Amino acid sequence: MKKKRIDARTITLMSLLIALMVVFTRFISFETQFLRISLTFIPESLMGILFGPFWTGIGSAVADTVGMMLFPKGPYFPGFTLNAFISGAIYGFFYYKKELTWKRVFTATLLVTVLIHLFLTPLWLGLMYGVNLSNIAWWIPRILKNIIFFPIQVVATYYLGNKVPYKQLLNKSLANFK
Ligand code: FOL
Repeated sequence: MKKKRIDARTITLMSLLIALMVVFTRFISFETQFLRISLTFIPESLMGILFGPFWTGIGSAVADTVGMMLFPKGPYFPGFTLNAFISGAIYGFFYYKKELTWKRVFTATLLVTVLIHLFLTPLWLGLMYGVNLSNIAWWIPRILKNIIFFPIQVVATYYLGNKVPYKQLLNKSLANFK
């Protein structure tokens, strides 16, 4: 098997997706001190499909760090960089060079939802802001957000992986360089 070379084209596409992640996280999102709702999973999943777990983990962590440096919202906390790396790696692991079936998209989304959104993020917010995590009232908006968001993310990712002719788009734009 030919090893994938990191060329200028890869770097350019990765940079574009990282920029989209920054925009989706910092600008086109709803955020309170304790809850953020964003569509960052779209460029992140696309990166997972195209570049695999390692590069998507790195790209997501870079997007978090650069995004916080350029447009800080609250104090920088490294736990969220770890979240970005893990979620990117999960999308890459499930989506790279694989057919995006309903089951596959459902499983990846469930894993990110439970591990990142319902376990690690509450842990980091608890450490950062001294939230009492045994307070059920604190969990209600987070749980509601995830129940509502889960099917939206599954359907959007399935569509992204199966209906968007990004391969043709890619080939076409690549052809322009020749
Ligand atoms: N530190 C770093 N490194 N990155 C950040 O983005 C960051 N953000 C805050 C503070 N320190 C940071 C601001 N506070 C969520 C809520 C508040 C918040 C950070 C994250 C949150 O609910 N995140 C969810 C959803 C993310 C999404 O949908 O994009 C999560 O599960 O990570």
